[in-house]
Amino acid sequence: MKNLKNKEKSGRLIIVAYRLPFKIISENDQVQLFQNSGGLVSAVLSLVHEQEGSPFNSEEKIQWVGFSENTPEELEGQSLANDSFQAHPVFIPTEVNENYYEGFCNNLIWPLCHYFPSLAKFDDAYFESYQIANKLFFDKVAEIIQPDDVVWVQDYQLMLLPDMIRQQFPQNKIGFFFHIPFPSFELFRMLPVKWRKAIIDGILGADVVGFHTNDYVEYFLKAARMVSGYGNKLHYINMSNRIVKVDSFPISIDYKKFNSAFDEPAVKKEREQVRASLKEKIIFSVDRLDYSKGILHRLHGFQRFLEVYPDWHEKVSFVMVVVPSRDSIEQYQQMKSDIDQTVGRINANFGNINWQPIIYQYRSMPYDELLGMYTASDVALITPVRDGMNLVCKEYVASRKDKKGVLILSEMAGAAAELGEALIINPLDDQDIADAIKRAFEMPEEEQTKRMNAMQTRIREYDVFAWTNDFFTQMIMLEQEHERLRQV
Ligand code: GDG
Repeated sequence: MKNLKNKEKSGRLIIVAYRLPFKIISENDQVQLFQNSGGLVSAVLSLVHEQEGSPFNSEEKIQWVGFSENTPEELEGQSLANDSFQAHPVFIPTEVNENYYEGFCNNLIWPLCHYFPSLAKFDDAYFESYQIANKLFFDKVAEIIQPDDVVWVQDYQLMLLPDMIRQQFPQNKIGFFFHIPFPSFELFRMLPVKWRKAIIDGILGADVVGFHTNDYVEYFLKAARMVSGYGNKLHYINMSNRIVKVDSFPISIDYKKFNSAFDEPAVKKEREQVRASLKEKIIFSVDRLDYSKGILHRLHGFQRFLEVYPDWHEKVSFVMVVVPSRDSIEQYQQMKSDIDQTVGRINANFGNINWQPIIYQYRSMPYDELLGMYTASDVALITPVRDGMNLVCKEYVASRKDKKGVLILSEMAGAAAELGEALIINPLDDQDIADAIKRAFEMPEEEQTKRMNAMQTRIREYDVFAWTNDFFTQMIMLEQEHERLRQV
């Protein structure tokens, strides 16, 4: 952290993300913020307020700009703060948000970036609303920004924002992080020329642009070259009056929190209950309902396992949790119905009075229950057909203080680049999944421990706190490089 220290110039940290990570409750003229316990929230809290040598003014609250569906409009402009954060809700009119968030973000950018171009919908009204919404976020930033503030913009909902800030506030440092896969140029070029250019130029308004993996970095650099003619030297793009650094920063988790959860009484209780009520081998998966998560492929792989390895019948329980998401959209309803049918078919074909192969739940799980499942399962079966990173696999590994359990992980998840000791599978290949399940069940404990140890060391050393430090270290180093160039 030493090279982050820069006391004389320390300003505030402004995070801009689509959603505010707070529940805002207003009662009897009192407004209260309840913050979510997500990784990004704890990481920035620790960076600004708990670490010695923080690059930010630790006496100042972290400023968070984001959309809040549930914030009453009469609170607009009021100070919404707790001890550590100051929230700045952005109000987006419903019609704009439909075309912006449901439309441009979820009907176009999401499928394109997850290699489902056939699901991508193109509509001029989507892009118009995308511009309008990015401008609404900009207006909020413009209201609060001070000269030494550093702005950190998050994700694909806000790709135009870095350049909007750069144009108006050229002296402020801006970071941008992209949480989903940046696609190969052949997919990116499916966007109309004007939109592609706006996106590349918008993102390049930042000083440091981060992705999860080197592949995404390479794809972005190629897009920047093809679309706007920006070449790069070792991931530095020279923009005539400034330099942009594009690099990979694989997001991580709060390792200690997940590792120590193993011994929490509530988690232990859940674990014991799960082990007592299920068969001798337990497979677990949990994800949001989304076509990128490969839920149907996972079921086909499991079905193949039951077909080709009948010795395992009645000895395995597959607990599959699907968290409701976007289920007002027709495509998602169809997917949900396909999943329901496939689970029903597998259970009907293979199950009997003593055994239900798949225990399927369509709901969100409370934290203790989730950790109970992680720590009770012999196998975590994680099979996205495309995933920016995938945090569930890192949480599973971190939670295994007993160093038991096997991670089966899709090669299409960003996390596969870091977790080579998992059993890496192709999620489209049923036989590959089936064989990996058998191999996991037969893996000696010694080998499980060896693999877990290697993966745990990596996640422990590069946890979510290291991730934020790494990002801001790059920002400071870039500033020093600018300084050096100015003096040459
Ligand atoms: C995007 C990218 C990238 C899930 N179900 C429950 C629950 N969860 C928690 C998990 C985990 C998180 O939600 C899911 O994280 P992922 O990374 O798997 O997925 P996305 O939401 O798609 O996130 C992804 C991520 O951004 C970060 O950059 O890794 O690739 O798509 O933390 O634990 N938590 C609880 N109950 C549930 O039922 N308590």
